[in-house]
Amino acid sequence: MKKLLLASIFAGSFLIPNHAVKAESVSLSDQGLRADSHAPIGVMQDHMHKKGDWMVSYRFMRMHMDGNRNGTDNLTPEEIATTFPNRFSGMPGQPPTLRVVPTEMTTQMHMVGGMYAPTDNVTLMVMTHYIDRKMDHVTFQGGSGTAELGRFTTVSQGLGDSTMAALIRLYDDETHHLHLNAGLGLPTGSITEEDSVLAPNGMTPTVRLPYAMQLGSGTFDAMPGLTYTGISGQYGWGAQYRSAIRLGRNSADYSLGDRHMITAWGSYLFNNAVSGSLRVTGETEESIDGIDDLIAAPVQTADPDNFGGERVSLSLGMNAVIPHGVLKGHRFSAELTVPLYQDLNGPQLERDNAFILGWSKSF
Ligand SMILES: [Cu+2]
Repeated sequence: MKKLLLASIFAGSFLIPNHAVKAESVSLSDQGLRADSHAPIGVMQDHMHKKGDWMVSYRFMRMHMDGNRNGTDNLTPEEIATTFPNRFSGMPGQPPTLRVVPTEMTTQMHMVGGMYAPTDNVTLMVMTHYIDRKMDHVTFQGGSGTAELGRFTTVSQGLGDSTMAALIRLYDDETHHLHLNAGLGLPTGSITEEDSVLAPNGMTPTVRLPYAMQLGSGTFDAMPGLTYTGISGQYGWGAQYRSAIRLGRNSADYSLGDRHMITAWGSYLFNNAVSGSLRVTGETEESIDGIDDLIAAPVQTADPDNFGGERVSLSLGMNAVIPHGVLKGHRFSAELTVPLYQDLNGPQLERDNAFILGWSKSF
C-alpha cells in the first residue's frame, strides 16, 4: 500500500502540478484488486499500470450481422437485387444491378495483448488478433428479376492487424484519471484473401474477397485517443475517444475509412470482486477511399462507397477479479453489445448483437 502511494505521488509529481495530487491519493488505475479498476472489457487501452508491472490479456469477441439497410431503412435481398445499380456494369459479364446479396456475417476474434509500464507515467501495450470471418449470400439468377439461383458462404481466417500504443498519464487524483492514447496500427492482416463464390451465371470462380472479408487494413494507422476514468465509493465512470486515421493507401491502392469512436460508461461495484456496467458508444466511419482492381463483382461489398456510417450501441458488462486462492488477481469480464441506431452508407449489412469475454492477469 505504501509503495503504491509513493508510486502514485511520484507519478503525479512528474507530469502534474503538485497541488493536483493529494497525499492520500492512490491512483485508481493502479488499484489491482477492485473489479471496477478496469473499464468494461470492450474498452481497449482503458487503464495504466505502475512502474515495472506487466499484464497479459486474452479476449474473445463474436460479432453478428444480420439483414441489410441503406441509411436507416431496412432492405430485403430482392429490393437490393432489383434497385441498386452494379458499379461494374459495362465491364464484361457484369449485370446492370446487384445480383449477389450478403444476408448474414459472423466475425470471431481472438485477441492477445500485453502491457508493460516502464515508468509510472507511461504504459506500453501491444495487441494482435486472429480473425475468423464467415459471410452468407444469396445469388439471383441472370441479369434481372428475383429468381434465386442459390446460396453460398465465403470464409476467411488468419492473423489480423496489430496495435502498439503508449498510454501517457496526464492527470491523476483520488477520483479522476486522464491519459493520452498514442497508438499505431500495424498492417499484419492479409488483404488478399480469396474464396469461391456463386456467380449469377451459375459459375463458381475463386476470386479476391470483397473488403469486408479481408483480415487487415493494409495500411499503417495513426490511432490517437484520450481516456478519462473516475471512481468514488461504489461508483465508477469513464469516457474514451479513440480513432483510426489511415496513413496513405495500401498495396492494393485503397484505404479503409477513418474511424472515430466515443464511448462513455458507468459502473457499480457490488463488492470488491464484482462490478456491473452500462455503456453507450457512438462511432463514425468513412467509406473506402480508392479501389482494389481485383475486387469487381455485382455485390454491394465490392463497392468502396458501401462502407461506413454512423452507429450507436449499448453495452451491458460485468467485471470480476478473483480475490484469493490460486486464481488470486485473475480478472474475468464479459460484455454484451446491442445496436441502438445505425445510419449506413449502404446498402450494407447491419450489426446485430456482439459479445466479448476477457481474461487478464497483472504481474
Ligand atoms: Cu493492463
